[in-house]
Amino acid sequence: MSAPNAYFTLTEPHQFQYYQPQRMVLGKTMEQQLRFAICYWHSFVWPGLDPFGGETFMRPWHAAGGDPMEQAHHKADVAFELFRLAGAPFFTFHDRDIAPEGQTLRESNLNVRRIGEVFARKMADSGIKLLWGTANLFSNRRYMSGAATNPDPEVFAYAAGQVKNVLELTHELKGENYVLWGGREGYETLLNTHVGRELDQLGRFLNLVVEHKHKIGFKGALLIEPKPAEPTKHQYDYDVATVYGFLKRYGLEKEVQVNIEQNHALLAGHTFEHEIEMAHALGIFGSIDMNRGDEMLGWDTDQFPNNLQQVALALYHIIRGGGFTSGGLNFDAKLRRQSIDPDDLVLAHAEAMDLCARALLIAEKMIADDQLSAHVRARYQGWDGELGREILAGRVSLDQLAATVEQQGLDPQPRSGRQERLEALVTRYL
Ligand code: XLS
Ligand code: NI
Ligand code: NI
Repeated sequence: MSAPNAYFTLTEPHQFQYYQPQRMVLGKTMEQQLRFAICYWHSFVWPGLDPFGGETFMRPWHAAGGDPMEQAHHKADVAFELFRLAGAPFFTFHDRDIAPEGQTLRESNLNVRRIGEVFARKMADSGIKLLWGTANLFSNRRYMSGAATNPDPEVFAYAAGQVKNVLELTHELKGENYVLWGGREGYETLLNTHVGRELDQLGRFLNLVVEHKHKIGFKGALLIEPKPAEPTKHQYDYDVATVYGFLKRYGLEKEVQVNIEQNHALLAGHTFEHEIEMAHALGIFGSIDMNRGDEMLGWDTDQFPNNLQQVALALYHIIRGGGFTSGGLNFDAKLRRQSIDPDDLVLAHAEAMDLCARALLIAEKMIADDQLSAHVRARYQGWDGELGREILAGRVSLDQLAATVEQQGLDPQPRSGRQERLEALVTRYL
């Protein structure tokens, strides 16, 4: 096993241009506003394959013939070295990212726990914290027809056994959230699918997770991560609004929030800000996965963010909605497969953090200047007047409204939405 430092040529934490963790921005430090996390899977598990080609990264912990647990230890050493070099305060993982699958559920869960012990020591030494844990309920062949939504209840039970283990580990590691992403919770064809049953199964599964969370005293948030498709053609957790409807139907809208991913929002035909704002409006905003898609490609390319205006607008909406509590900004982002220098891992994350810090300073200007929100306030002002208040309080009927228009001779005049002026204003903050 090589020394952790040997993997990267960089040895000192990155020097940022904009990210100053202790700098105050809008009442909190930058570190508290942004709560950066690095994910385990894209950086340490994905070997660089695409549908036409294999491994490009040749990570030493993937070498054929190695002892899988030893490789998992090596991977953990390098992972914590990346977190230190990039200066990220949090990380995130799936059970299958961190430890090899065994012959039985029990063996697999024990492997995960053994690496969990390694994490506990490394976290204590480094001060790096866990933003969230999650279970991989999509890679293994047993999940090809879904986990909770599988036609076979034994698969449901297996998935439950995995989630119990990772939820408990997340709790022990003082993780701040637990995420459920349902990549296989959906269907390919209605010809073999009973949608009503599958929704009820998923509702039951989530209720079991909520019960267990309370039973073990986990205080973090449970988060569903919406995505419309990929790998499954129709995914039940399509977008924020769909997830809210699902939570409401199964009585969970007070128990579960959302982890919103930029690239998933795009795949659902929304902007990132739309999903963030919708979650705030519905009272279920939790956390974000920060990445970007490619305008030419219609799938989850999970690229590191580089669009300053888009990131600034996302942060503007997050902070206007109250900012993060238990949530944070997780880089669910991966290198392109030609970026094969180990140092690319450090620099991709560090540059993305710097971009987000710069975007935060822009969001600060937008908020301090107040012109954007002043326009929105003015636009809805009528609703604070007598007519608006009476309508919303439910004190007037359709009859009364019709009579009001006639008696008072109301003839409302349209006003400009000023979209171009507002768009120009946004670019001026950059
Ligand atoms: C996949 C998802 C996944 C979740 C965690 O598209 O983004 O990576 O974040 O399971
Ligand atoms: Ni994704
Ligand atoms: Ni994600």
